Amino acid sequence: MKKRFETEVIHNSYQAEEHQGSLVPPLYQTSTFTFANAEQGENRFAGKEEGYIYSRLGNPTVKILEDRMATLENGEAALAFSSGMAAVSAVLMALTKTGDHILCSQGVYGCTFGLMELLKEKYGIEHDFSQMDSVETLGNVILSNTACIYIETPINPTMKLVDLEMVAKVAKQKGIPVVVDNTFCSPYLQTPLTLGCDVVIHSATKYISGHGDVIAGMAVGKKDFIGQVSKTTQKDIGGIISPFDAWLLLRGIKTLPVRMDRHSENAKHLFEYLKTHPKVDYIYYPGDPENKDYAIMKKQMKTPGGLISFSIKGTKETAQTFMNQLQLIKIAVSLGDAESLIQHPATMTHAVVPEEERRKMGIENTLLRLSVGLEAWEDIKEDLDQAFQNI
Ligand code: LCS
Repeated sequence: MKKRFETEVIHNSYQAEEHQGSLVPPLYQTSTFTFANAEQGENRFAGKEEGYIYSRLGNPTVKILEDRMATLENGEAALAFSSGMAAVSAVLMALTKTGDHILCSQGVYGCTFGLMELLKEKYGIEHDFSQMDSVETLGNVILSNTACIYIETPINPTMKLVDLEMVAKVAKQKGIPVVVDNTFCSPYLQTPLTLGCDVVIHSATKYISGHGDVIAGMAVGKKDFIGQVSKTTQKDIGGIISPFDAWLLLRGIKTLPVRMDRHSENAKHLFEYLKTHPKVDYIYYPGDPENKDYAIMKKQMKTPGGLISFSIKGTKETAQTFMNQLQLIKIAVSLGDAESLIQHPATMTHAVVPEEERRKMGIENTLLRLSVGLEAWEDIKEDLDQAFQNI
């Protein structure tokens, strides 16, 4: 029987009795698996006999992670990848072909934007960005060749939200699969599959790992679809995770709920501090009751999460000077780590997006994105405070 989330992150899909009583899942650090005889090898390749063959096709440590993530996201099956981008590209390539169209949320991570451009230029797969803020809007932007809807919510780095239940309902009527990048929430804060969406993607590099020492990705969905990705765009393009990275993720994921609660709690305090700061122009934070997406946050997220984007009054140089004054908060891309990290989207994560597109997405040159870490929030606040005093 399925247990509560906090229990499943620790115990799901692992039986110590099957592994010499080892409390922690063993690391199967092996590239290949030996067959007892030639016939066994033939039968495994032919799918007539269950069993491992070669770690690009499956690995026991990786399988524990995949099964656990499938349960946490309320999906039937999952696959682990070498990066979030490997997961995004494998899923999109499995769902589309030349002549198709992808409908995207009004903003995506910079490299996902880059992938959309590549798919257009090399393979003739078009895309559009849309607000997706009502059934009417969706009715106008879904085209006859729309093969999938691709959503980030919260959107990196503007923290805009998309009502997943609403989009899933419209998409279902038209038979279009909805893919959701759930990186900013993790399954602890939001489970898109339970809201009617079809595939969930993660940059597991972020909150799933939580410790800033792994680059990895995940895709979760129906057994048939995940099986198809496993046999095609994962197997043949080859963006598989290493067993050691899967093992590190199994270690990190155990504390996911504890970490997410702390990230969210810290972020709430820092939002309160930033919202009245005279040198802050505006803030993008889904927990802001004045944010237009606040009702969506209440509806589909457990808490507003650990990310805050804010615009500094002044210019790009003011924002950069502010970053350079910080001492505790590190200047780095990535997010979801124990360490608080700050980055400048216009010149970092979203530098590949042309300025005009960035403006449409809401990424001004004065915008900073803070990934609130697990330190004492008072210390993070004091660091922000001294940096503000020096600009
Ligand atoms: N999806 C989202 C929403 C992301 O934020 C990222 C990476 C990816 C996918 C790709 O995952 P990766 O291949 O890096 O594991 N986002 C980054 C960011 O905001 N700063 O550095 C990387």
